[in-house]
Amino acid sequence: MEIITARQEQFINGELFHRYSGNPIVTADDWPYPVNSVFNPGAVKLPSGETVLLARVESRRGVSFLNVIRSDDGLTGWHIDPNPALVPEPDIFPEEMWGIEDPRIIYVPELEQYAITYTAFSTSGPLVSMAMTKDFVTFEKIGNITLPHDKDACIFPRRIGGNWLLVHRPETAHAIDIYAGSHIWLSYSNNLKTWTSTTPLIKARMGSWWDANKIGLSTPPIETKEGWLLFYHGVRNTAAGCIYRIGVALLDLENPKRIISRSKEWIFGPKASYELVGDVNNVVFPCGYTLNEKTGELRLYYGAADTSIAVAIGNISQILDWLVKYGERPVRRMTDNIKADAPE
Ligand code: BMA
Repeated sequence: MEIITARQEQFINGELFHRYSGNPIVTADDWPYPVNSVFNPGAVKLPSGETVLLARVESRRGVSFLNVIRSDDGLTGWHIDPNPALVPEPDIFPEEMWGIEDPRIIYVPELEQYAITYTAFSTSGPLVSMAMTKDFVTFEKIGNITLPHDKDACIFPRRIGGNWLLVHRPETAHAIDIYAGSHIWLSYSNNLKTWTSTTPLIKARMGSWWDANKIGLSTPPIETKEGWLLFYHGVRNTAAGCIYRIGVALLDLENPKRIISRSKEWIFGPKASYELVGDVNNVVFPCGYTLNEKTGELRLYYGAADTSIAVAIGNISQILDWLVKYGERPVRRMTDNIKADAPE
């Protein structure tokens, strides 16, 4: 049974991500008015070089909205836009009754706009909604694109085989359903509104695995020469509550249904005090990244313990090398016998 080889070598070569020394970079204390918490931001680097985060802000009523914050270097000197970018509007969008959360942002060259997919907390549970922006000043809400319970979604930045693709996390609870649980799925669309041909993509592992029972997309898919790099969170249930950690998978560029490799181990998990203790202990939850194409520096912007925003910094080539070398490959399909989920 192979259990620790990859981790040992990873330690020799150093961790794949390190924490920025100025973490957390933004907290509720930085806000110009009283809020409960600021976390789980989407992220994007504008052509001007400015880093824009779309932060989830939880009000002191418990309802979340989204606010832009900006920095020239993506690490320091954060400016908080005085007005929220997107707020729940239940009169127009009834599915937003209990708030809007956890945005993922992706630039779509064909549309010359950024697509923002976020969780709308409806009275029947979470679902996926979409909004568009060209400049992070004005926003156009499209409305919900999936039904409850569904979240952790992002579209791919370009069509593949003529279709748009959505990666998302519908939850199925039916006992006879072999996919019952919280797994990552793919759906297809030709108009960005109606999503069909929904198919399972990455299955939560089982038993004692770090990503047993519940997984979901973290940051938007990242296109590399080797394939689409997909960071995802895995949730481990313990007697003391859940632990949210991050793993990674590589999908075929022209057929993302084919998983080239999937990490057996988590590559980033709660360790610093601001990740271990907060409104929800033991949570790292990235929703956005920025990539320096020249140096390969990859920054994951994440919510820490559902309380503040922090940054983890890695290198994309190192992550790809590690994943291809130590990941599970070929990856079992979701239809494979569940016994295969035992560690080898
Ligand atoms: C998930 C989402 C996230 C949250 C995480 C930990 O289900 O709701 O917004 O950060 O739980 O509480």
